[in-house]
Amino acid sequence: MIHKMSTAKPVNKLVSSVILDLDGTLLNMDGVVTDVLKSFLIKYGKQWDGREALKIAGKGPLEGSAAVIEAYELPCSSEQFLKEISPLYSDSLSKAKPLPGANRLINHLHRHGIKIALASNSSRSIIEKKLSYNKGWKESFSVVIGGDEVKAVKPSPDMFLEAAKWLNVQPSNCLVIEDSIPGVTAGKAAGMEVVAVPSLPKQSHLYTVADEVINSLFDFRPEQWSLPPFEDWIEGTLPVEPWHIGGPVIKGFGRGSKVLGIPTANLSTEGFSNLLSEYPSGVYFGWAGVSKQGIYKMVMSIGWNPYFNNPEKTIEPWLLHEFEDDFYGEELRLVVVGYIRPEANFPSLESLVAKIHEDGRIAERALELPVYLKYKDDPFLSSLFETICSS
Ligand code: ADP
Ligand code: RBF
Ligand code: MG
Repeated sequence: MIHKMSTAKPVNKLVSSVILDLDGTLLNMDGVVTDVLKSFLIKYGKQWDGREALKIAGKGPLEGSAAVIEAYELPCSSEQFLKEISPLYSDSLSKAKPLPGANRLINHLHRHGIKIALASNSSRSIIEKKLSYNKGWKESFSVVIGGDEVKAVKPSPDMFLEAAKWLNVQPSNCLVIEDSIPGVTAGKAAGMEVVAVPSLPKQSHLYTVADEVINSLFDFRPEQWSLPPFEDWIEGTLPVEPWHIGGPVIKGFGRGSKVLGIPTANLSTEGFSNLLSEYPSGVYFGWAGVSKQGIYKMVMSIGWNPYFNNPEKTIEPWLLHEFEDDFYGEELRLVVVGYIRPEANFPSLESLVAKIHEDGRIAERALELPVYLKYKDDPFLSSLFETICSS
């Protein structure tokens, strides 16, 4: 039994306005918060181990600080901590990049005249600063509400109710998109529809109160909320801003993928773990170049492969071509051009394998489309084969 993707789901609710969260929903704050915490904790002779990330997510600045102080037994008050960390944080905000799909979502809603509000626990001034680094964002929001502009921050519903008032819509006609549990709680408490996009991996089971949990903004389907559908999906694929990745092929986890009939090349995750963390897990496709071999169509998974429960986010391209031999150690370069689906768990190995083959067929067909075909000539790939010649 294969999980059917969202083909003909009924419309959930009549939504007329959307309220977006900022950190973790539109902006990738990973590098930012942790870099600041790292450099700060060193001052106290402590080392950031990342475990508190769970506790900071979606909290107000004051509570977030309290969680860090407690966890690392820092000899200071929340207020003191905040005062010291604020300038560091403020300076690093320019490093916060939009999450994949964020610009697309904002532009889409704005272009279709859907009113959007922004509700963030951050202070108004911090929000303004974050918005200023992202072209077109500020102008797209009808309302912006900061944590210092309401009595209580999320998980209180105050912000969302305030946003609805400004938008002049009933809370039940608002859709909240949120990454954190306090944010989801706040949205439901406000009587709104809530789509959760957990920014921490493997946490979706904690978001049971949300009306829907999606893996990334790529998987948001506006039509399920009676909003205008995205128009950029083409033959079951979503074009993405092309990106490059490459390195030697290494032996993987020895799960016998060849035995299953799907040889996949494991790329070392060393050296580009940062890049990998920027992309939502899921199935992507594009073009692959292998040194001494050629350029081929490719479909791949990025993620933890829930069926095998990998401890690490991995990248596993399947080159859609029959090779005579292995190419361990060869340089493999990928130009990723499109997205197909989120990674999923499967009730049986056969159903997983069948799904991967379906992905392969989708990629195979899509790569003939001009939007994708043109990247076969990407210099990143052709430079693998260039021989030095004198003219
Ligand atoms: P694992 O232990 O990771 O399951 P495999 O037995 O699946 O390893 O071997 C994967 C290797 O197969 C890759 O390193 C690559 O050299 C080779 N390979 C052969 N054909 C393909 C293909 N079509 N796509 C990707 N890799 C392939
Ligand atoms: N593993 C999963 O657990 N869930 C998935 O949805 C999934 N999708 C994949 C899609 C593609 C195109 C490829 C190449 C692999 C995928 N995998 C997935 C990883 C798969 O479990 C792994 O490659 C096995 O080694 C396949 O035999
Ligand atoms: Mg493998």
